[in-house]
Amino acid sequence: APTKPVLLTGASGNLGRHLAKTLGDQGWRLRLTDITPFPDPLPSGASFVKADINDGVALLRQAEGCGAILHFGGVSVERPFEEVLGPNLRGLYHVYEAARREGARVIFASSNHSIGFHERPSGNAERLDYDCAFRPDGYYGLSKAYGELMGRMYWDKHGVENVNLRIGSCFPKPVDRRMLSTWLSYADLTRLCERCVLAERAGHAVIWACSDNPASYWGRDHRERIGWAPQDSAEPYRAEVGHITADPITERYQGGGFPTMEYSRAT
Ligand code: 15L
Repeated sequence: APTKPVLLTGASGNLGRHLAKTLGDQGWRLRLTDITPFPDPLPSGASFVKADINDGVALLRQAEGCGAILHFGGVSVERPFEEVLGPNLRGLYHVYEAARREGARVIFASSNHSIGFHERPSGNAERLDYDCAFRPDGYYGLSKAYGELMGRMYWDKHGVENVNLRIGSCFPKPVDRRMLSTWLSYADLTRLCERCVLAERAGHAVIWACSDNPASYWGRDHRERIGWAPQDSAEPYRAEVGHITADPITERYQGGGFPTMEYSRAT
């Protein structure tokens, strides 16, 4: 386990709850926080504080003495700009200011939606690398691109280390054809977060957070730097979900249903 406590924002969300349980079971000293109450039994060694990440002072207090912040809080789906602004932009700033004061590393739950308007590749040769252009597929994806750039800036200016996880689709199992490419198993997520916190050195890192899917859209990233490799694969689900597809716009872009929302381009 890490020598210092780890702060987990968004602890009451789907991924937060899973991380709280699995990292808590391994004896990590976790400080959990969320705007909604923590719905599960508190893991031993964990504490929970109900707070809004719009509240910078509360966040500074929670981060005191922490060596890392797993930032899984904020809006997690496409919403109107005004709803994204507070949690995802201002909240993120508070996370980075707390990390700067503590000398803590930030692990940021970014998303494939920061690049969701890239078209799906037709062959493996065209896989996207970590340094591809941002092509956010909505205000949510835009907030994730901003978060990654904030990490870039805090590393360059203040030496605050950060790992940006471009999470694909982290669910118990894939439910459609797209997820044969984008699925991240819960077990791979836990192992990834472990490495992000425990790795000697992170700098500013960007990682495609999906399982070892043969149909992945994504290629090179900084996984070697932190010593992570996914162990699960979506491929065994092909027979079950490979035929489940949607409209042509949804199927065209990597972001799936997100690019399609409010889409009003003529061609
Ligand atoms: C995300 O960023 C969302 O948080 C999640 O609910 C899924 O929609 C996922 O992306 C995805 O693209 O499948």
